[in-house]
Amino acid sequence: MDAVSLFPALDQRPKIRQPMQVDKQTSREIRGELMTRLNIRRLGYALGAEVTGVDLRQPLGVEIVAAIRQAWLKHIVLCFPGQELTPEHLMAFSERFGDLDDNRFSQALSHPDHAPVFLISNSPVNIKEKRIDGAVNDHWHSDLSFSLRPSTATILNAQQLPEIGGDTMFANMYMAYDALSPAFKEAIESLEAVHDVAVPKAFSTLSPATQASIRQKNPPVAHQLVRVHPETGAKALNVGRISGIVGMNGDESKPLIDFMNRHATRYEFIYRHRWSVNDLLMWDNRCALHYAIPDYEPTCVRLLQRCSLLGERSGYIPSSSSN
Ligand SMILES: O=C(O)CCC(=O)C(=O)O
Ligand SMILES: [Fe+2]
Repeated sequence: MDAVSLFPALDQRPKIRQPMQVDKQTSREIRGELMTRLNIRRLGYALGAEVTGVDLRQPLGVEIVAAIRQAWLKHIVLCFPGQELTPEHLMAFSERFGDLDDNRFSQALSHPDHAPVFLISNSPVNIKEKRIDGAVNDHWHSDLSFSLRPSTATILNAQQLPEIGGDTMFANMYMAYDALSPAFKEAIESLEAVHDVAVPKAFSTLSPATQASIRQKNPPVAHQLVRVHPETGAKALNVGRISGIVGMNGDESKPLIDFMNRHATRYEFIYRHRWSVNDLLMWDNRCALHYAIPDYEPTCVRLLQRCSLLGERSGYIPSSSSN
């Protein structure tokens, strides 16, 4: 059964944008091609689907790209298993879906030859003589939420994994919003939350100089707490790395933020992905949070390559007195 019919509130979502119009002949060909090439299987009740039958190293036609986009908007997290990709393949696939982030503000983790490719590793690795530090993202967040162009998609491809552990969890922010009471929805409708790169505990473990440099490049940014997804038109909670609510003092905002982050990540809104080498995951940051669980032998290497796509400009840098 389909998630949409099981979850009435989601039924009321406006229909997602349809793939581009094509003539009848081409349309028959596309249907035939898609039936044999794109197989989609749901992985979780809340979100997540596996897509097989497509080789992401090959150039993809506009119809396949449109079909992937439609599946991505519907299922929020897509897993394409068995994709052994070079950084060039990863970039070529990713840029079919939007503008690549060139990681200008965080080059330390970029591939030495390909700035838009980030290397996510639990411990330092050397790639072509560049040392890439380890980074563990064990906090609920949506990528680049602390920027003026928060990420639309993140595309992550597993290269080396611990034998056991190291899953990534995803939470559906449409469901989190829909499950709130009408009175609470009304109360938060026009609030703005301050997204802050310094919120995760790991930030405080960085050296003061590194903290200052990251802070200077990434000042806190205010965004709507309830965001309307620009492609589906549905409302989603925009929480995660939040340090305040514009116009509220800390005594007021902290309990609210704690409640919303707890609520947004209830078990029933979550899909937990158990990785296999060469999985490629593509998720929608506009309606999902994610969390990388560091439950594996510290001596094992967990290495993934990643591209992320820049979203439309949104939000603003609040003056420090406004929260
Ligand atoms: O390591 C992971 O599974 C996810 C890392 C992460 O937060 C990201 O790539 O945005
Ligand atoms: Fe992330």
